[in-house]
Amino acid sequence: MVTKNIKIYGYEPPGSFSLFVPDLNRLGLTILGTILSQKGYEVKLYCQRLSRKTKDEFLNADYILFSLITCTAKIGYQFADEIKHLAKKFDKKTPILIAGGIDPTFRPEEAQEHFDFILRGEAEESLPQLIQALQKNESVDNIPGLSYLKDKRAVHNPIGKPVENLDEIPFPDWSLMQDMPKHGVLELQTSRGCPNHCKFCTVWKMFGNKVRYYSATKVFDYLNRQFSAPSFLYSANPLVKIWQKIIYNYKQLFHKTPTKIFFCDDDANLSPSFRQLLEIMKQNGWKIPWSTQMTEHVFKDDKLIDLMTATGCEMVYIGRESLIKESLAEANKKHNRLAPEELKEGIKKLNKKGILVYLMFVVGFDHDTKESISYIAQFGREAGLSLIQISILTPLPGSDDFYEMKKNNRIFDYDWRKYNGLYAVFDPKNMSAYELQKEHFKAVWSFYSWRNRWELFKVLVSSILHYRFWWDLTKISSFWSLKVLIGQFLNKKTKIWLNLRVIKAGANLQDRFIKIFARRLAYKKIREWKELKITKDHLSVLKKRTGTYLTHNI
Ligand code: B12
Ligand code: SF4
Repeated sequence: MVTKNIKIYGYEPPGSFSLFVPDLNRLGLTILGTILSQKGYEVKLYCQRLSRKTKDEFLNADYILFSLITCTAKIGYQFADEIKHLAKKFDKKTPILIAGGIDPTFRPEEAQEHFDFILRGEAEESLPQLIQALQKNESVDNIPGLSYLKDKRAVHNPIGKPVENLDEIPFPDWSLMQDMPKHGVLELQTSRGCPNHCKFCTVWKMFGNKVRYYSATKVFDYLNRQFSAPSFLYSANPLVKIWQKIIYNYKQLFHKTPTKIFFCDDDANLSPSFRQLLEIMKQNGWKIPWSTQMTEHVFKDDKLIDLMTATGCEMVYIGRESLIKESLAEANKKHNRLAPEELKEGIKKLNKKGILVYLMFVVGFDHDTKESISYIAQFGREAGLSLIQISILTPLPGSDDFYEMKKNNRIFDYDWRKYNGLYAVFDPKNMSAYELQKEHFKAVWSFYSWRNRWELFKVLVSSILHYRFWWDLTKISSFWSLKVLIGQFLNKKTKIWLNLRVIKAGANLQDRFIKIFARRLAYKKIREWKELKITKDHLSVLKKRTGTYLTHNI
């Protein structure tokens, strides 16, 4: 089939607003774009707020792909409607609009009002099939996971089997992303799916309980390509080449090219392929800052901790959710149940190895009280955490919580923009929604505020006085000079090794000040969030609901 000159544009709307979220993407749209581009289609992807000019450019596309989660769905709908409007206005052919991702998967009906086709579930196989069928004017009746209108009637085809062996799926080609934020983080996955059944979560509903893997060698091969110096960029003139290398190293140091890895796995420590990858990294002398999500099992897994330290792990994200046993049981969270004191021990153990722990909590469970919410911030401080995420329990469409709360009439706000963990959208049990909102805010504020300036001052002074600060600084300058001076005489493996040393020393230096950076950022964001119109409107609605406690038993 001829695929040349068929233009496919993709859009993943940026986050609605989040206190804790870095500017990262999900992998899906870029993977799908990579598959389509390998098939010969002309692919361009976007993920930021779009300028007028770029929006107009989308009118040149034959197909537009929208990748949506719940809190970004509305931005996707608005843009799709705008495209239709613009096409009419300029008398152009409207591109075919296709949406997918976790939100349209569980709420295709609403999405159907804005897009021509919805593809539910994983779409590595179904999307190319759909585009091919449309190109050839063939029937789409058998495309797995397709939701569409047939004779004005909504049809929802059953979702197909997801790709079993992830090695068949390419890694994302980020160069397709036209407006990629310069955060220097390379994202990839070694596994998909989760064996657990947490009630607030949609991951196991979307990707299944059976975990699937990429093989470790394939992942390592990809990393090798990403972190080698891009020699093809360099001029043949040796003087120009040296200058170009200085610029490249500068960019690398300041995150203009990948300097860290984020593994988007849901429980990386449970993935044998991930462990194998770390072993391969270690054998090859790889030490690069990386982070991922893990379960609390990591605290007891000394072998894994050694591998993590050897390969440069800088942070693990752990979905602890609650410090109350009853709330964990209510959420069907069967793991991550260490007693608070044991948890503190575990955190200390990783901190000693230079690994930070980012604990993620959820508030608003039926067993939560005002005291239990404020205890989270206190616990965070006692455990010496630099970062903490506290989200308000949100009934995400597709999760067990969503169906249960909906059935029990507990959800009072279906403004999907607010489904980002920052707004109380349901009636909690032991307090009003307004109180939950307030207690959440208080907890976040008390953890991140500058109240403890003295403590931060101490962090700053002790960081600078610490010998490691000067040691890392020396390491950066010596490795860097080595790279610049003799870089071109080294083989590829040694070049990568030197690159990684510079990156790691730079990251260590940055980590010394992370407490200060993180607090400054969170403080700024919390203030911004308070000033948003959506927040002000939400608070005034909640105030009127004061006293609306959950009265019925569940
Ligand atoms: C990495 C990640 C992040 C990153 C970046 C996310 C981002 N830019 O949105 C960070 C840490 C920043 C983050 C933040 C948040 N996240 Co998050 N995150 C993830 C995580 C762990 C991995 C995402 C990923 O790459 N998945 C793997 C790829 C392959 O899957 P995918 O992108 O969904 O793509 C597949 C399909 O969806 C489909 N598809 C996707 N796009 C398209 C487009 C078309 C046209 C088609 C046909 C198909 C299709 O095909 C793809 C390939 O099979 C997921 C959990 C998970 N396992 O997915 C949660 C997840 C996406 N996050 C979630 C949430 C709630 C959040 C936050 C609100 C959390 C918070 N309290 O702050 C914020 C919101 C961010 C925002 N955009 O506003 C939820 C979303 C649920 C929902 N219904 O909305 C998830 C599913 C986790 C969960 N607990 O349920 N997150
Ligand atoms: S919250 Fe984490 S452990 Fe629980 S089902 Fe979701 S991905 Fe799995």
